[in-house]
Amino acid sequence: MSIERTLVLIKPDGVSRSLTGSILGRVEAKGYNLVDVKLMNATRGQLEQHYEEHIGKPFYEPLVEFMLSGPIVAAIFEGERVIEGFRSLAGSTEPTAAAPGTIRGDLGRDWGLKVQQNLVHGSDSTESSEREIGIWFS
Ligand code: DAT
Ligand code: MG
Repeated sequence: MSIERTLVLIKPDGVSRSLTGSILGRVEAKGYNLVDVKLMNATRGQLEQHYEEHIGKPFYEPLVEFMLSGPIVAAIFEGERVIEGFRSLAGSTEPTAAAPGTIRGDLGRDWGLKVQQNLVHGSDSTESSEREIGIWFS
């Protein structure tokens, strides 16, 4: 058994809709431990590193602009298989299609063409989580 860490971001829509406590509470209620958390404003440089796999895609610039549009919350959660567990809790990328019971499915919806307004980010692998924790908690 191995204890993992994952990087969770509550995006500007989650913070501005006052869902920070509900979202963190869902992750804690599943049993994961909060290791660190902070409210902050992302920089363009941090977002370029964080979303480097999406550079050049049509949604990249709007995604970065959205992430710069207001404060975000960065958090580290820890537990066995927390990377997979948080992704499952978050639900699929498009909030309209995300399953009920998930963060995106219960709390998100489509707002125009803005798929990026899907409340949360969670690391997708151990390599990503190490890299992303370094970007937001260095
Ligand atoms: P996820 O956040 O579920 O890991 P991802 O890594 O593929 O999804 O994409 C990162 C973010 O980019 C995602 O949360 C929202 C945005 N995004 C992805 N695909 C998109 C698309 N087709 N149109 C607009 N935004 C998109
Ligand atoms: Mg992703």
